[in-house]
Amino acid sequence: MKVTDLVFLLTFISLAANSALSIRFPDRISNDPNQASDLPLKTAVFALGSFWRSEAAFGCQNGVVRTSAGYAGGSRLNPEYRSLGDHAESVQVEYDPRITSFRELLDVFWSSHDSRQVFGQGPDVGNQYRSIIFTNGTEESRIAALNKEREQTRSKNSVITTQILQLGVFYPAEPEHQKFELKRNHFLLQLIGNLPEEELERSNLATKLNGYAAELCPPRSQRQINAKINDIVRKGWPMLREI
Ligand code: MHO
Repeated sequence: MKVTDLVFLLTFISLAANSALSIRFPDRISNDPNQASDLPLKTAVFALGSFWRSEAAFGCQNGVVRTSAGYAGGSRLNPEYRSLGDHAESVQVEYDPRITSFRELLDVFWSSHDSRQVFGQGPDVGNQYRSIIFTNGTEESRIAALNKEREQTRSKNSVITTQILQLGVFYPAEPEHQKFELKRNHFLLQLIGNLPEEELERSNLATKLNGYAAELCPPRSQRQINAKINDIVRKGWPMLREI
C-alpha cells in the first residue's frame, strides 16, 4: 500500500468513527463551464442494464452535467421499481452539447455494457435490463442506426440486441435509486456535506462522484478526483479536528 493510500484509509477510518463531523468540499472537482444553470443542455436516455450502474457510467464523462435513474421504453403509466411493467431501467443524461455529443455518449453506451446479451446483463436477468438507445428526432435515429450497424459488424457471431426507440416518457425512479453508487459511500457523501436529497439529485458534483464511487470514471478523471480528495483530506483533517 502506498503512503498516500494509507493516509487516505486512516483518515477514512477516523472520519467514519466520528459521525458528528461533517466536512464540505472547499471547491468543485472541476471548474468546467457546465456548472452554470442557464445553459441550453441536451438530454439523452439509454437503457443498458441496472440503472445504478448506468447512472454511474455516464456521470463522470466530460460534458455530462447531470444524470437520473428511471424507467423508459414501456407503456405502463407511473412505473415503480417493484412494478415497472414493460419498462427498462434507464438513465437520463443531461449534457452540454458544446463539450460532448450524442455520438460520444453512444461510445460510452457501447463500452459500458454487453449489447449482445439476451434478456439481461451479467447477473441481472430480465426484460428490465434490456439494451435500448432512445432517440429524439431523425438525426439521432440515423446516428444510432449507423452505430448499431458498426457494432454488428464488429460482432460477427452474435446478434446485437440493442433496440432503437423514439423516446416517449422518461419516469424518474424513486429517490433511493438515484446516485445509488455514491449513496453507498458514506465517506464521499460526508465529503460533499451530506446534501439533502433534492440537491444531491441536481448536483453536478454528486453526478461525477457517483461515477467515481463506482470506479467508472475515465481512468484519468478517476485518478484526478482521487488525488483531489486525498489532498482535501490531507489539508482539511487537522483543521477539522479543532471543531
Ligand atoms: N444486481 C442488482 C440489480 C439492481 S437493479 C437496480 C442487485 O443488486 O439487485 O435492478
